[in-house]
Amino acid sequence: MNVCVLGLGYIGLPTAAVLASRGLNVLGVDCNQNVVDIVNSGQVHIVEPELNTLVETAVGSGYLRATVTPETADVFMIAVPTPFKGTHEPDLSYIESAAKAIAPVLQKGNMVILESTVPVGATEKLMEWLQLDRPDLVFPSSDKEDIRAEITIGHCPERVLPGHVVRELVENDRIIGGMTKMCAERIRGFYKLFVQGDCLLTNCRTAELCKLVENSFRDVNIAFANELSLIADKLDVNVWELIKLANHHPRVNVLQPGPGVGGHCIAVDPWFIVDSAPNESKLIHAARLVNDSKPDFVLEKIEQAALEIDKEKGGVSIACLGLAFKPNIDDLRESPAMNIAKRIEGLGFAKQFLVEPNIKTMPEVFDVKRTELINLGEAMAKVDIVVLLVDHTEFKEMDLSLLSGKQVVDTRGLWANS
Ligand code: SAJ
Repeated sequence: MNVCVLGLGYIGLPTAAVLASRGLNVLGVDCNQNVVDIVNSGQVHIVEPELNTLVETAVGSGYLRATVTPETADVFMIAVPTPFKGTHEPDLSYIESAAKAIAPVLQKGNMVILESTVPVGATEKLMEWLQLDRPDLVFPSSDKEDIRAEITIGHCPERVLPGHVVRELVENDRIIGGMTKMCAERIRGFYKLFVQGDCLLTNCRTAELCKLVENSFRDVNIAFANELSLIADKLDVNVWELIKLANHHPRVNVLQPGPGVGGHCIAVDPWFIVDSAPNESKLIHAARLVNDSKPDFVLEKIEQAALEIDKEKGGVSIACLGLAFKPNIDDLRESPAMNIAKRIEGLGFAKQFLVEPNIKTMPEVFDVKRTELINLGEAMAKVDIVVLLVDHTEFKEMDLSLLSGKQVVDTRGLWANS
C-alpha cells in the first residue's frame, strides 16, 4: 500500500514514520524543501522522543521518503496546520492548498483522511475543493450511502500529546468520522494497520467537534487553575498547596496553574468553537481570555520582584528559564514563556538571559542588544531575578542553592515546596 502524508510537522512526520515502520510505502510531502532534505537524510527537524531513531530506520529501509509534491497513492493523509487569523477565525488555507496539490493525482478507489484539527464542516469543505478540481470522480455524499462513490473521505483527528507522540500514535483510541458509514469503516481498516487503541466510528461533523471539545475541556480546566492562582495570590494563600489539598477530595482534580496556555492546539482549538457558535460558548470563550491574560499577572510579579532588589532597575539582570510551551520539547509556538520573555525586554532591566536547553539559537524576535541565550550555570552566576517559565527536567534537577539571594518568580510551582 502507498500512503502519501501531507505536512511533515509534529503530527505528519511521526505518523509517516510509524506507517513506514509497518512496511507501508510512505511518501512524506512538505512545502518546505529544507524539511524534505532533512527527512531524506534520515534526520528530524523537531525534538520528539524516539522520533529520530524511527525516522532514521524508516528512511534507511526505503519505506519513507520525502518530497515537495504529492504523487499517486492509495491513501492521502492531510496533517497540515490550521491556525487562526484576524479575530480568531480558522484559517483553512493550508487544507485548501493540500486539496489543490492532491487533486491532480487522485484516482478512483483512493482514500483521503483529514487529520488536522478543524472547525465543524471543514471535511465537507475539503471534499468540495477536491470535487471542484476533479469533476470526473464520484465523491460520497454526506446524507446518503452511495455505492457509486469512488473516493473514501473522512476526518480522523490526531490526539497525540507532544513529548509522547510515538507511543500515543499507536496506543490512543481514535475517533473516525466518515463522510458516510462505509467511508468510516474503510478508514478504520486503514488505522487498524498501526493503531492498537479502539477506533470509534461517527460522522465527520461529530469527529470534528469531538476533537475541539477535548482540547476545550482541557483549556477550561487549566483556566480554572489559573484563576485560582490569582485568587490565592490576592488572599495570600499558597496555590500549589491549596490545589494539592483540594485534590485529596475523591471527586476533585484541579490542574496546575502556569504562565498561560501555549501550543498550537489548546490555545487555538477552542476559538474554532467560539467562532462557529459565539453566543453558545460563553464559558469556553471566558476560559480562553483567562488563560491568555495569565502572562500579564506574571509580568506584574516580575515588577514586584524587581522592587525587592536594592539596586536601580537599570542595573538589575534577569533570567527566564524555559521558552517552550511545555516541558522537554523545543516547540515555541504560541508559547506564553516566549510572550513573557519578549515583554520583559520592555521593562528596562540591564540585561535579560534566556535559558532554553532544547534550542541552539536565540529566536529572532529577541533584541540581541538586550537579550542573550546562555546555559543554566552561566545564567545563575549573573542574575538578580530568576523567572521559571517551563518545568524542563534540567530545572527540576538543578541545585537549588543557586537560587539563594535571588528573587524568584516560579510560575509552575516547580520549587514551591523546596
Ligand atoms: N498546561 C497548564 N497546566 C496543566 C496542564 C497543561 O498550564 O495542568 C499548559 C501547558 O504548559 C501548555 C498547555 O497547557 O502550555 C497545553 O499543554 P498540554 O500538555 O495540556 O497539551 P498539548 O497542547 O501539548 O496537547 C493537547 C492534548 N490534548 C488534550 O490533552 C485534551 C493532545 O492530546 C492533543 O493531541 C493536542 O493538544 C493536539 O494536537 O490537539
